[in-house]
Amino acid sequence: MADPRFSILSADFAADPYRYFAGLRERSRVHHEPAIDSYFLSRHQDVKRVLTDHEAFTTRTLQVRAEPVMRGPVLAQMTGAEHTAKRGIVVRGFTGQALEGQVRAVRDNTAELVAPFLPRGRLDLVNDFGKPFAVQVTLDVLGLDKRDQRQVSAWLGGVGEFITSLDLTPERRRHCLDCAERLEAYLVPVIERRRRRPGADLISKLCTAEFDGIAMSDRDVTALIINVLVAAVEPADKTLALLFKHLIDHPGQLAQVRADPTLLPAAIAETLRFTPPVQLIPRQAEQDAEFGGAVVPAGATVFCMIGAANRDPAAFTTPDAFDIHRADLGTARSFTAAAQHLAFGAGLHQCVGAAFARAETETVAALLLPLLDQVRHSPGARYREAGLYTRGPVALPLDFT
Ligand code: 2IO
Repeated sequence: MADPRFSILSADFAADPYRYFAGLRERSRVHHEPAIDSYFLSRHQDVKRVLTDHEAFTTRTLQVRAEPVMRGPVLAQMTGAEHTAKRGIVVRGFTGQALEGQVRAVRDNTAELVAPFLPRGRLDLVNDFGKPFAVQVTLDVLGLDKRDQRQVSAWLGGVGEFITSLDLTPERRRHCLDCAERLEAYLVPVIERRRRRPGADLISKLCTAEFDGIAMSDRDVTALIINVLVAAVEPADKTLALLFKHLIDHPGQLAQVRADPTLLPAAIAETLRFTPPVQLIPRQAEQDAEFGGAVVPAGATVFCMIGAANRDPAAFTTPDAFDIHRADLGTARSFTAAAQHLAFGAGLHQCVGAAFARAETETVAALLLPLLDQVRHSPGARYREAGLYTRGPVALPLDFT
C-alpha cells in the first residue's frame, strides 16, 4: 500500500486478503492496480457512495465484463423504465408461490444429496454437497433437466471464469466465450418450447410475463437465464460452507443456533458480512471522482471491495469478530435494500435474488444442522480459501456422528 510492491493481484493477497484490508482502508483509500488499470475502494462509506450514486458510477463496464458471456444485456445494465419493468418480472419470479416451490426444491435436493453421507459420518461440505446442491437447485428453479447437470456445470464454469477473472489470457478468454456460445445454443430451443407451452418454472415466467406492457425478448431471456445460473450457483456453496465454518469455529454460537433455529437468519447475515462470497463489484466512473483527495479519473473501472467495506470499523464495531448477536447488523434488514453489510451490493442494482438466497441458505442449513450431530472439522485437513472476485473454501471436510 505504502509499499509500492503491494498488489491485489499478488499471491500473498490471494492467500489471505483479509489481513490487507485495514491497510488499504487507512493508507490507500483509492488503490490503483497498474496492470489492469483499475481502482479499488475499500471503505464502507466510499463503496456505498459508488453503489448508490448511479449518475457518477454506472454499470457500463458490464458491456465488456459480462455481456459477451451472458449473450445479451443483463438487468444490471439496464436503466429507467425498462429496468424497473424487467426487474419487476424477476422479483415476481422469486416471491410468493414461486418461492414456495423453490424452497421445496431446496429441501428435496438437500435430502437426496446428504443421504449417502449420513451412514459414513463424514462429508466435504463444498465438494460432496455444496457444489452439486447449488447446481441442482438452480436447474430445478429454472425448470432445466438435471440429466444435463454435468454439461451445464462445465459451460457455467467458463462463464463464471470470464466474469470473475481480473486478468484473462486470450486462450482462457476464447475458452470462456466458447462455453457461453454452447450454453446459449442449449438454451435457445428450451426458450422456444417454454414460449409455446409455459410451465411453473422461472424460464416460463420470464418468457410470458409483462410489466407495464414491457416483455422480455429472446435475448433478454437468454441473458437472464445465464445470469441466474451464474449468480445462483457461484456464491451458494461458498455461503453455506462459510456459515458452517464460522459456527464450528465459534462453538458457543453454534450451540445457540442449534438450540434456537430462529437465530439462523442472523448467523447467515453475519456470515455474509464477515466473509461475503462476492468480494468485488465493478463500476465505471463517468466523471472524475474524489475520495479524500485521491482522484478516480473519468472512464476508469472501479472495483468496490465488499470484504473490506464489511470489516470497516467506521460501519461495524469490532468488525473482525464473528458475532451473530452484533447490534449493528440489523438482521431484519440484512436481506433488503436497507442492509448494513454490502454482500448484496446496494442501490438500484442490489441483488434481485437476495430473498431467494436467504430462503435457500436458511432451508438447507436448518435441515443439515440436526443431521450433522457433533459436526466438527475432520482431523488433519488444512483450511484454504480461493478466489479474488468470488471467494470461498476450496473444501470443508467435516466429521459428524
Ligand atoms: C454479470 C459474480 C456470480 C450477479 C453480473 C451482472 C453478475 C451479478 C454479482 C453477482 C454474483 C456473480 N454480479 N450476481 O456480483 O448477478
